Amino acid sequence: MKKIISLVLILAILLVLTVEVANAKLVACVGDSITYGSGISNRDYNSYPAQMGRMLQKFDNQWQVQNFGVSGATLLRNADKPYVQQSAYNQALAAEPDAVIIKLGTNDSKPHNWALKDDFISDYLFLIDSFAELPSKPKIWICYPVPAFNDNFGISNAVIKDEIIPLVNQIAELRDVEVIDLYAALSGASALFPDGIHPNAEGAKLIAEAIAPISTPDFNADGIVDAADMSIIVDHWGENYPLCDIGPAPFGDNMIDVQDLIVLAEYLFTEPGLIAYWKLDETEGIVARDSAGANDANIIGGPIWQPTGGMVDGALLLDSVDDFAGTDFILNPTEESFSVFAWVKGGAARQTVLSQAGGANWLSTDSSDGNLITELKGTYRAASTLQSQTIITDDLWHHIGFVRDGSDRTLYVDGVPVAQDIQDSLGGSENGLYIGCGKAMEAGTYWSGLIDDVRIYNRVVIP
Ligand SMILES: [Ca+2]
Ligand SMILES: [Ca+2]
Ligand SMILES: [Ca+2]
Repeated sequence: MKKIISLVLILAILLVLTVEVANAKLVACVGDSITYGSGISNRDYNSYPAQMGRMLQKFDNQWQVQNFGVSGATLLRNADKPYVQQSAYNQALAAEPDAVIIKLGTNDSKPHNWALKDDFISDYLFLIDSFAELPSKPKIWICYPVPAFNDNFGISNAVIKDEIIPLVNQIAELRDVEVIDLYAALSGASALFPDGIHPNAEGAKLIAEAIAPISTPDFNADGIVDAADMSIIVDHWGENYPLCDIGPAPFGDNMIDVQDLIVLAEYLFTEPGLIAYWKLDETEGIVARDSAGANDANIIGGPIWQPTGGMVDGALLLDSVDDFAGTDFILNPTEESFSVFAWVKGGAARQTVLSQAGGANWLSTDSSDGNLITELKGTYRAASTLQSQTIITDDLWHHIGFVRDGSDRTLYVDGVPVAQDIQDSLGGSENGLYIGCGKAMEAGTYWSGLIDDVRIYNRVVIP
């Protein structure tokens, strides 16, 4: 078996090597008001496609999700508001998506629409085929409707459950597309559907999570996709193991097989979710290039490049007086998960490695001994700094980091967690970052020593 898997693996990699390097990839969400986000506060941020888009950013920055939902739309082509007669349908086709999520049927359950139920299969196949025939050859997933918790607007839960869902199964077989069971995924969530039909933001999040259960091809969360992640796939070969079900991209098919290896091979040696990365390997000039995103940092105050003096190639030597590097906005600390890491050498008590202008000091040292702390904290009155007892100013190289995981805060020094607690809703800011001085550029907060290899991820990474 192992031999077969290795053979398959090699084949998969060869296949992938013949594929062009991928550009931006689009998921088109086709649906009705539940997809559109009717009744959801801040729809652009909280509709299920918007929330899924943020989840997919952790898979790969290239994936984008677009909402093509139309309130009241039906799957049936002769019902009261056929999706295929809406401009959103033509826009979705024109967008040439790489993946399509179809979630229709709820409005078809209304009695005057369901009178046309004999057309449901043929009309559904028409919709699937119109996407499948696009030059972009998208992978298509079709969804069971979510439950109707009240038979509101004429929508019938009995029709959805007893008639539409079995038909969706037949359609999936006829076209060999994957089904996503949103009916079961949401069946316990009536409290998240204020009118019984439309989810609120939390309900939309459950829909997004049911469609996109995985978050990254870096299964062991060590920052990079490599052989260790591949061996996790091999260990679960032939199983339904959601953690590794990344193929077909991006939502999987409830089975771990060669398709997952193919997707993994596409990401081999990449670092998913790395949204900013300053290697600080420059030898001169006033720009520190961002290797992951588009946020080059401006070097201010005249720190000295150390092309051979870094932990990883070059580094930046700061003078504790007025040297720092400034960037545009990268990340708001209100995000559910993110990670920041840097290598440092030198420094002194009360100095800062990384801060957000006018926000918080993300990585700094305490005022007495030079222990690593973070001032990223909750907005409530008793919220406090997270304090480690690990001195990082002893003139040795240290790899320091802060990881936000849901409600947890963790500080790391040299791969070891040195402080951890629970802290809800960190204070937010949409300002840029300072590398090497405090949030208000106060005297005494400027770093005195070397900083190297500063990385920011939009997900949890365990060093
Ligand atoms: Ca990994
Ligand atoms: Ca799979
Ligand atoms: Ca470097």
